[in-house]
Amino acid sequence: MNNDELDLSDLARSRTSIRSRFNEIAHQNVNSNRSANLDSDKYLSDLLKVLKIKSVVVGIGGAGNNTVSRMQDMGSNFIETLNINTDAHDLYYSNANQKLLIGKETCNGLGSGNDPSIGTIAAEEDVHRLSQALNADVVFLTFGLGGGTGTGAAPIVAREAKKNNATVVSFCSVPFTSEGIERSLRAKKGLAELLKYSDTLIPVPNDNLLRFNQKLPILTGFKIMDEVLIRSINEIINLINNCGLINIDYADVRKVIQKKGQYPSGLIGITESLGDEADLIKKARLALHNPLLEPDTKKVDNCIVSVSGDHQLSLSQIDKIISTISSEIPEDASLKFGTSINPMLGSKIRIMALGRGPISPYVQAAIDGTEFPHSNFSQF
Ligand SMILES: Nc1nc2c(ncn2[C@@H]2O[C@H](COP(=O)(O)OP(=O)(O)OP(=O)(O)O)[C@@H](O)[C@H]2O)c(=O)[nH]1
Ligand SMILES: [Mg+2]
Repeated sequence: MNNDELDLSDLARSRTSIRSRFNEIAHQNVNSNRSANLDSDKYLSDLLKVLKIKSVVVGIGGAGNNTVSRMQDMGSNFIETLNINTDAHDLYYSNANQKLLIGKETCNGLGSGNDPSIGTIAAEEDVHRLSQALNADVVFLTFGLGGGTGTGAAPIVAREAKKNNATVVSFCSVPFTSEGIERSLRAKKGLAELLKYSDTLIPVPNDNLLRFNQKLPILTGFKIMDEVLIRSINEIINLINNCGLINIDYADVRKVIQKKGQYPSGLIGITESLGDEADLIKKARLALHNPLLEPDTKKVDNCIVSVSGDHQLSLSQIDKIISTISSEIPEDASLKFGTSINPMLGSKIRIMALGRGPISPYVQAAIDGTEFPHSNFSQF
């Protein structure tokens, strides 16, 4: 078969890593074009077909299913989504491109009864179906720590995604202290398992929402948390999909979201500025020091800053943002920035900081087996 006849759809859909897909095409090119020193457009277009970065957002358990449903309802149609649950009722009423009821034998579609070990058994029961469904380069997991399904099944989902060579980015909420000590203990055990299989692991403590409003009703808190998780995932996916526009390519993004060292780490912050100098500095710092996560920014070793605005976005505004963030992270940290034009933002400027290095204090507590930190409601 020569290169013209190559059917790339199987390769594009395959669960091999980007590197293997690249090698496969490179190999075909060498075979069909031994003497060529230059690369043809045909070859480059074949490459583009198989190098498209596939992302899937996976919601696990009630909270995860809700987050993904809201993501779908907000019109993120181009994002592949998968909802996983032991609870047939929750799963039926959720909204995702694909759904997977796990643990039919163990749970009979009735949920895990708040037991993470049942969540784990349920996921193991369906491990082959899970593996088939997790066909992507980057797998985003979202769920609420503290119950049975998300807490127990998410580490198995992450493990299977890693076996398929995916980069695993996990976002999970940490239960409100008011939800009780048992939930907090379950959450810590779940985190300890999840950190083995995640590249980036970002727990977002529900308690930190209280720093904005101490009298927050719990349901409103969950809704706000859903928005935080959705925005974070959406912004990273936008970054991946728009790679190559200005200055940032997927290799840069991968460097930030892939695990370095023994433990998963990461920070993300998104803010919007009115555009004057003082506000740009304030919002750039706020994006980096995201008060919902309280990351140790002195540990950042690699950082991407993405700035979007309408056609009025100026070089000096971008420079103010980048120089502010650059002065807040270690001198030897690598910093890349990208910009995009988004007329929908009107006069606002959106700033996203995505960094590698800081280990969440909640992940650290799970590693050390110590108590979760208590939020101090200090204003940043
Ligand atoms: N963001 C968000 N968090 C939620 C929501 N509902 C519950 N949570 C949080 O998620 C944690 C886990 O709850 P669920 O997701 O309902 O639990 P589950 O994973 O389905 O587990 P089981 O129902 O016990 O099998 C709770 O302790 C809450 O802190 C929601 O709608 N949105
Ligand atoms: Mg549930």
